[in-house]
Amino acid sequence: MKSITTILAVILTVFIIGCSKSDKQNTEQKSGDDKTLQTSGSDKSVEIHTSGMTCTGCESTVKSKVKKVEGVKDVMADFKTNTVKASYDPGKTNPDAIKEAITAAGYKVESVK
Ligand SMILES: [Cu+2]
Repeated sequence: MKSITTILAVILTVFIIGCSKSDKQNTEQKSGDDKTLQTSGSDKSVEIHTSGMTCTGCESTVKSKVKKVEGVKDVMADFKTNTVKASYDPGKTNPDAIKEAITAAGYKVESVK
């Protein structure tokens, strides 16, 4: 029983350190201008409520995955509200593809607005 507790403690510590590490890197990279979603012309935007994001490291994971979806123009992620906003070209992609990218990144999609 004791060894299980120790293993759990180690896993938890690694997880927390891993998270705060990416947290720091992300703070340094943050430009502060990602408050508004960039759109142009006929771009559409979608607001997706997720669960599982716990720090800014998670935000950047989601952002980089969603940005790789063809047709996605801009992505915003907020771990505090567990919200992901994305603008996209409706001729190239759709909210389902964006949802899939979030799921593939390891986070859960709760609802889409
Ligand atoms: Cu995290």
